[in-house]
Amino acid sequence: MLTTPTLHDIVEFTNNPNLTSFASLLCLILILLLSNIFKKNSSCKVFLVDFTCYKSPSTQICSSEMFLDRIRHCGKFSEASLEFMQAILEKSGLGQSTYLPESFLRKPMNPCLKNARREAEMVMFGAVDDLLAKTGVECKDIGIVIVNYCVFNVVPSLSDMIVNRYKLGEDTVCYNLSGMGCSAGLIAIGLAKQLLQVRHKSHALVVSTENITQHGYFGDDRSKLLTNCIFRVGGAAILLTNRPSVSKVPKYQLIHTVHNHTAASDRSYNCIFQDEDHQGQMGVTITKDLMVVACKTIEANIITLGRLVLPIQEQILYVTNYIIRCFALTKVDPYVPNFKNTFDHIITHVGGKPVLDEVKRNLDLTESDMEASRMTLYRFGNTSSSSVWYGLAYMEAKGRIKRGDRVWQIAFGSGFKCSSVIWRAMKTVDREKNNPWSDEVDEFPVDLEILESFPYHFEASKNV
Ligand SMILES: *[C@@H]1O[C@H](CO)[C@@H](O)[C@H](O)[C@H]1NC(C)=O
Ligand SMILES: *[C@@H]1O[C@H](CO)[C@@H](O)[C@H](O)[C@H]1NC(C)=O
Ligand SMILES: CC(=O)N[C@H]1CO[C@H](CO)[C@@H](O)[C@@H]1O
Ligand SMILES: CC(=O)N[C@H]1CO[C@H](CO)[C@@H](O)[C@@H]1O
Repeated sequence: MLTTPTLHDIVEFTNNPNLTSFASLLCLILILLLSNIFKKNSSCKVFLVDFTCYKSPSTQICSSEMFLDRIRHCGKFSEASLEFMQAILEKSGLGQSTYLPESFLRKPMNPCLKNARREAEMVMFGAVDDLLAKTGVECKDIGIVIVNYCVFNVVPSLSDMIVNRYKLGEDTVCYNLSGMGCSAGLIAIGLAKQLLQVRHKSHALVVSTENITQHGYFGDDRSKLLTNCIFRVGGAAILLTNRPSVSKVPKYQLIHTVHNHTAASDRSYNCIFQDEDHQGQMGVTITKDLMVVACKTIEANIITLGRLVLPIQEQILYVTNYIIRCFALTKVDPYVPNFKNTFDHIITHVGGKPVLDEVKRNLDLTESDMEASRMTLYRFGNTSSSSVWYGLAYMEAKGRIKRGDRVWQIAFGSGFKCSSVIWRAMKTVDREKNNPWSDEVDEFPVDLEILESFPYHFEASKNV
């Protein structure tokens, strides 16, 4: 039995000093060719029928000015904290029409459980209603429900809320993924894929959302104030199936899912952490380790992905560069594989502006590759795990998705985790009515004047 060699094996193999570089290179090419042939075993196919992103009513639009006015009004922040948040907002890459929860906009603010639940209902049911109307799939055909959200926890769970509202059958398998960070949306896609491979003729409904009603941090610790500023309301519903209807071609075929996490390392585990500050106020701290562990995890993910998708020439270039770097006496730059020829569209989780800048640099992307993600951040803010769906919706609304296009969605978040999902478009997508961008897409891309970046991490304040 011939097993597919891992990159690690190849590297070990080529590191052997007894082999001449030339012989090793020849063997390597042979191994890569063989592994590519053996890799192409097909299992049950999974399709994305359609997806929708929730667009809040325009009454929930919140400009920076309004945001600052509200937080000033609630009287819980010191003048220094207010100034700090104002500075962050100016450089955040967020536009003037992102959405905040109703309860936040009301005077006085009232982030109670009832409001949190209401917010979740509005977003989730809004997206799912649209999706059912758009696809024409009946509730009885849905066999799997997966809901993911980061810090929001209610009993009964949000997936139970969906089962109850749509009166789904008793044999519906339902999961709620919580506390898994911004990459959870794509992890949910991976889970749905595995379930669909064992449960034949079924539809899976995936809902990615986040409640921010009680997400706000009301203390003066700078290391926790950042998330207040860029986090916004959003949610997406996605319908997957292994039984595409004959009459309606699904939008995408799922090609690969790759998930990596590095939570075994303490630095990784602690880099985004929810805890209480010295006054007992709950909030999320981002530590200075974030960028280092993020790069490490994303790299692991991309190497695995590269083995699956890159054409053989790129793989050979990558490995040759690796060998040269091992033998070279002077420092040689690592070869960044060219993913742009492999994918037509790259959509990254928006996080914040520093994250996008870092991703762009590491993958050697152009500003136009980043357009969907930057515009999503500008228009909708950091909507956590659903942001990659707003990005894809942007591409569709722009009419850029053509039949056969390959789309790469990549998300990362606390843990630290990184997930990639690869889709192939089954049809050319025309402009649709229920796309959150439809009625305003011609105004994009907006010119984001070169904003200077802000640091990601702030030392916890001690003087308050
Ligand atoms: C990343 O995840 C894949 C499976 O999805 C695994 O095979 C690979 O070893 C992981 N890479 C690292 C560096 O952990
Ligand atoms: C985006 O929002 C999520 C909410 O779960 C948060 O954990 C994450 O830190 C935010 N991203 C940035 C860059 O702050
Ligand atoms: C992040 C966060 O604070 N989420 C809140 C969402 O709402 C539930 C209850 O409604 C709270 O328990 C969570 O803390
Ligand atoms: C089916 C399932 O996994 N339900 C869980 C969802 O999450 C809540 C907590 O938020 C748990 O109490 C449920 O058991």
